[in-house]
Amino acid sequence: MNSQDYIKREDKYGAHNYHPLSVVLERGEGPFVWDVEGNKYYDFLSAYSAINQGHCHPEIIKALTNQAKTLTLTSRAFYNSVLGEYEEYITRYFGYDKLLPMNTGAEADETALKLCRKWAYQKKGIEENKAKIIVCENNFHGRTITIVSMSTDPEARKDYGPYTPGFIIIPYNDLDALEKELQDPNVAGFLVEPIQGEAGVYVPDEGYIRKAYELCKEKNVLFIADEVQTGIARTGKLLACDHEGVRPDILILGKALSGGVYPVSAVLADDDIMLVIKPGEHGSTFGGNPIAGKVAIAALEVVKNEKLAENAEYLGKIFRDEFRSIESDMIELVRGKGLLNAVVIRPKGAKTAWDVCVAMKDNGVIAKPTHGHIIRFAPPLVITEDQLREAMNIIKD
Ligand code: IF1
Repeated sequence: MNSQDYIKREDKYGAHNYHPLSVVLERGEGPFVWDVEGNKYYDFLSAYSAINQGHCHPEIIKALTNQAKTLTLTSRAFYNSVLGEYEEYITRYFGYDKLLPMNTGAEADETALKLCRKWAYQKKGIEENKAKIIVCENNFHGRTITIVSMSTDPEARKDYGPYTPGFIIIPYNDLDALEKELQDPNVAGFLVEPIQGEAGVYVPDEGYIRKAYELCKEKNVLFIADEVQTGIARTGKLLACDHEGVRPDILILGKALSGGVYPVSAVLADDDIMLVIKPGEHGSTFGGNPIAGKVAIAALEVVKNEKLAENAEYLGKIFRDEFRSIESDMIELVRGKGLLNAVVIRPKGAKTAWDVCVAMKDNGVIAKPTHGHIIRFAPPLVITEDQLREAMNIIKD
């Protein structure tokens, strides 16, 4: 079978909820992936920043396979020998009292919304069913009906109504808008991405996250950071909030929390927030399973031991400088932090960002456009400077 055969088979038997680039990947190692014809590529998407530790990192795979041979799932009806170890490890690692373990990013965002609302009724004293949560335009927090109820992207929400009420939408990177909405005593939380990934790697002004946090604290409103995409060293710090010294009241993690090896997400908070959820009030069949625990510990060890945040910080600067030096009227601007970057493409005749991605693929770099004219560049954080420069030369060509 060749790539077209694989593509035709998926088209026939699979739902059409994606339109992938025409490349069929078969193997991955570090920053590289190979397709079914044996062509080698630099992976500049990293599964939307889930593969920060590189494809099939041996330490994480070892943790996965060892636990998979021992005990995969007990459900939370019983204790298991791994969950407590993982809870202690991750709460110390990020500096919170407690972990609520889930599987996907969307589940972690939903968990954070439930925690925020329950805290509002039981601790802040907001009247039942009156709690409101502020979110930003062009947000992306997942694909459930409640999450798309907060979305401003017609593609993400059209024909999925009726929508969940209780959300206030404000412009991103706009402190006046936030301050205005915070006057409402029924506001319980502010859910925000420190950098908006899907929107096209929108980096807010210096100080936005810090000031937004302070405005929330003045009004006893929970500051909830969705670091599913920006966390785990991607932006050059362990968390994007670390760039501004902000400690979110509720921290949401996913994707690279497992190095892309297994669905693992997490909600971290201190006792006064986390303990409003009592036994039986929230849960998940796979949440906190032994494989997830061992894999997440191994993935976080790699981040620390291989200094991935420092590497992302250092190489990100090189990426943006190099890209800005490219003479091309198709490059409108380059923006990002660490190794989460995006290039805004100015169409040239009929050529668009998609054509650029196809041309890059034909030359050994795979990336994908978001919202038509923006290309996200997010290689695994294990990429070396030489490899980055080689990939940059391919992109320039
Ligand atoms: C798709 C991009 C989209 C996320 C943030 C929560 C989630 C995500 C900040 C939900 C997931 C993924 C989903 C995937 C494409 C990708 C993505 F932003 F990364 F590019 F869609 F916007 N918070 N982002 O970025 O996590 O439930 O997927 O584990 O849905 O096409 P999930």
